[in-house]
Amino acid sequence: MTTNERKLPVAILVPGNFNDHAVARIDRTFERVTVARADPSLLTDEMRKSVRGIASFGGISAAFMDALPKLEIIANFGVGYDSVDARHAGAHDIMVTNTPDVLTEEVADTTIGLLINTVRELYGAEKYLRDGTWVKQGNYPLSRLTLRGRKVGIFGMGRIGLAVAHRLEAFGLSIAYHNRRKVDGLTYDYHATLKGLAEAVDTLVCIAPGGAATEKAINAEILAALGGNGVFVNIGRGSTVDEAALAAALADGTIAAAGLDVFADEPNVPKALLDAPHTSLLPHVGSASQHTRRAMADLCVDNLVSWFTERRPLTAVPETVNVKAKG
Ligand code: NAP
Ligand code: 8YV
Repeated sequence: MTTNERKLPVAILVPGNFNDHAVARIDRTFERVTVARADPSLLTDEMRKSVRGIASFGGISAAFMDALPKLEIIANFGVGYDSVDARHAGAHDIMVTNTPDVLTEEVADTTIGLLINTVRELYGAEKYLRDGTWVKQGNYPLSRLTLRGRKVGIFGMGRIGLAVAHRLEAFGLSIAYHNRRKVDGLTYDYHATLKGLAEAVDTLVCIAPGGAATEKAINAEILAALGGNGVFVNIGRGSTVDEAALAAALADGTIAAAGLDVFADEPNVPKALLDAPHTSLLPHVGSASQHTRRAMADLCVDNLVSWFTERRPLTAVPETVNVKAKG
């Protein structure tokens, strides 16, 4: 809670279910109004006249913004804001904020857990014990894969990518990366193309943002470049993967295994991926501890409080850094 927390006569719209701690803070500080989802057809005339802020898990379209003429700020709950049309917001003097940094270490921890689970089959091994198979058939088969000697490529060497790299360095693994721009002062091998990175490594970890620029970037060509000993881990966004190509690559041995925390159409996971061999699947839990979700909730609401008291955001997204509060 910030020292500025006091009741303000400002209507904040919260579409759908939202984090309990964030809701409690919004209720103490603002006038909360709700709709089932961020659909312009669900807005009442009163909402259209009064809403000045949105707190949301995402999914805010240009049409929804246009239906709220008093809208000043969208506080996105999450660092990834690919489902908010931030370019439209920036062009219409609407601030968009996200929740960077407070989740970085948690998501990096989850990435390492997912990678190890994928390579060393810990879920399968535990199931083997619980099913009673250990007693009936003896030891669990040796894992086909190992982390030892792996060359890891990070697609998206930003805040979380770097935290993952630091952990993997401690595991004695070699690291390379691909971003659009080389990171100043970073000594890991840089590859100017994703294909170049995939050719150089046997383990590809995607922690790049979703959106048009990365749509289906992980496709059949990239998976073929990763190769038969290849492991793919996705903790970024499902939209970044051609999921049909990934399922096919797992089924025919083009790559060896995959660990996925994110999917293109959550919570729906394509049957081809559910059926694919050597796959570890998680229901988007990268940041999902009570500790970290509370920190994200606080930063989400702190952005609203700062905007409506100090008239400035705490963590604006790049597309809206130049948006200024009026009055
Ligand atoms: P960040 O610090 O902004 O890092 C993103 C990195 O991706 C940057 O280094 C950026 O470098 C690179 N990048 C962006 N667009 C690219 C492109 N088109 N091609 C190649 N590289 C590109 O963000 P972060 O805090 O690390 O978060 C990264 C993403 O993780 C989020 O956007 C979100 O989608 C995902 N995430 C998932 C979970 C989960 O629960 N699974 C939790 C948190 C975050 P350049 O700008 O130089 O290209
Ligand atoms: C959350 C995330 O699961 O921050 C992100 O980009 O993907 C996750 O931390 C999500 O934002 C909650 O809606």
